[in-house]
Amino acid sequence: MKNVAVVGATGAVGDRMVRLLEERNFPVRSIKFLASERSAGKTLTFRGKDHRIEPISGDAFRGVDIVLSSTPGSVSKEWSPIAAAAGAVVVDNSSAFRMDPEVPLVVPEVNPQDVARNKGIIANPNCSTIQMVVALKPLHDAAKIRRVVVSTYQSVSGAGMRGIRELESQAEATVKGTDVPAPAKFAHPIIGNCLPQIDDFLPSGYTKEEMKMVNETRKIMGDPTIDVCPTCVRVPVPYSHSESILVETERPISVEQAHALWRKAPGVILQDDPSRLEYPLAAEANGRDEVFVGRVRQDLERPNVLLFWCVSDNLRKGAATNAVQIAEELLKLDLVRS
Ligand code: NAP
Ligand code: 3JN
Repeated sequence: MKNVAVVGATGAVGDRMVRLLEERNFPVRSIKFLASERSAGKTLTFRGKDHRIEPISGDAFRGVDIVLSSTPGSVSKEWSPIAAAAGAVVVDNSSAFRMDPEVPLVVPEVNPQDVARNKGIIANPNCSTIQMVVALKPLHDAAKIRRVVVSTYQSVSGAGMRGIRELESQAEATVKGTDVPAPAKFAHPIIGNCLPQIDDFLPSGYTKEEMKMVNETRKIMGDPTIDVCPTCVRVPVPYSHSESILVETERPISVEQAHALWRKAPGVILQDDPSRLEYPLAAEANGRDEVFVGRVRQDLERPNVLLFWCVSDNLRKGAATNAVQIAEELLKLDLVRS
C-alpha cells in the first residue's frame, strides 16, 4: 500500500487520475489532493470519502511515496524536484522534464523498461505523442520506421478546463443566436473552426506542440533516426484526439500484416471494417483507455508506406491512464519505498 499525492487534482487530467486510481484499485494507503491556492479548502471525493484540497507546499510531500502531477510546466519545474527530494517518485505530466536525458519518458506499451532508470522523476509524454507511439511501436518492431507524416485533430480538452468551457460557451451562444464570446484560451473562435495552431510558434514555423511530437517520439522509441513531420490542429470536439498518420518503413507491410500486428499489440484496438462503416471515432473513444486504429491503406504507389487513422482519449491514455500505468509499473518492479 502506498501514500499517494495527486497534484493538479482539480484539473481535467487530475480529475481522470483520481477516477483511475479508484477504477484500477490502486493500492492506496493514504491520498492527498494538491492544487493552487484558488482551490484550497474545497473537497474532492475518493472511494466515497471527502478530502480537503491543500495548496502545494514542501510539507505536503512529507511521507508521500508516489506523486501523480498534472500542473502547468512552471509549477512542475518548481515542485516535482522538491517532491522527489522528499523521497517520492513523481510521474510528471508536463513538458518540464520530458527531454531531460536524466529523466525517463515512458509509455508502458513501448518502453516500460525505462522506468527503472528514474532518479525520482518520470515524465509522461504529450497526449498526441502517446497515442501515436502506441500505434507505431508494432510497425517499428516489424519493419523499422523511417518517416512519419502526422496531422492531428485535437480536442479542446487538451487545453484543460478552460478549453472545454470555451467550446461550451461558444456552442451555447451559437445555438441561442447570441454573440459568440471572444476567444480567450484559443487564438480564434473554436466553434465552427479548425485552428492550425497548438501552443506557441517557434522561429522555424513549427509550433511547440509539433516539436514535442518530433522529439518525444524519438526518445520513447529509442531511435533518433525516425523522421516525424507533424501538423497539429485544434478542432471543436470536446474529448479525444484523432490523427491521420502516414508511415514509411524500411520493409513493406501489407494491410493484412498491419492488421495482424495491431490485433496482438497491447493497448491497441483495431476498428477497420469499411463495409460496416467501422472506423475509430472520437466520441466512441471518450472514456476508454485504448488507442483505436482503422482506415488502414497502403500508399497507391509505394508498398513501404501505410496510411491510417488513430484515435484515443487524450485525458485518459493521453495523460492520466498512462501516468497510472507508469505508477503500476513502478510497483511491479518494487521501485517505490514502502
Ligand atoms: P487544467 O485543467 O488547467 O488543470 C491545471 C491544474 O493545475 C489544476 O488542478 C490547477 O489547480 C493546477 N495549478 C495551476 N496552477 C497552479 C499553481 N500555481 N500551483 C498549484 N497548482 C496549480 O489543465 P490539464 O488539462 O489538467 O493539464 C494539466 C497539465 O497536464 C498540462 O499543463 C500539461 O502539462 C499536462 N497534460 C495535459 C494533457 C491534456 O490533454 N489536457 C495531456 C497531457 C499532459 P486550480 O484548479 O487550483 O487552479
Ligand atoms: O493541447 C493539447 O491538446 C495537449 C496539450 C498539452 C499541454 C498543455 C499545456 C502545457 C502540455 C503538454 O502536455 O505538452 C503542456 C506542457 O506541459 O508543455
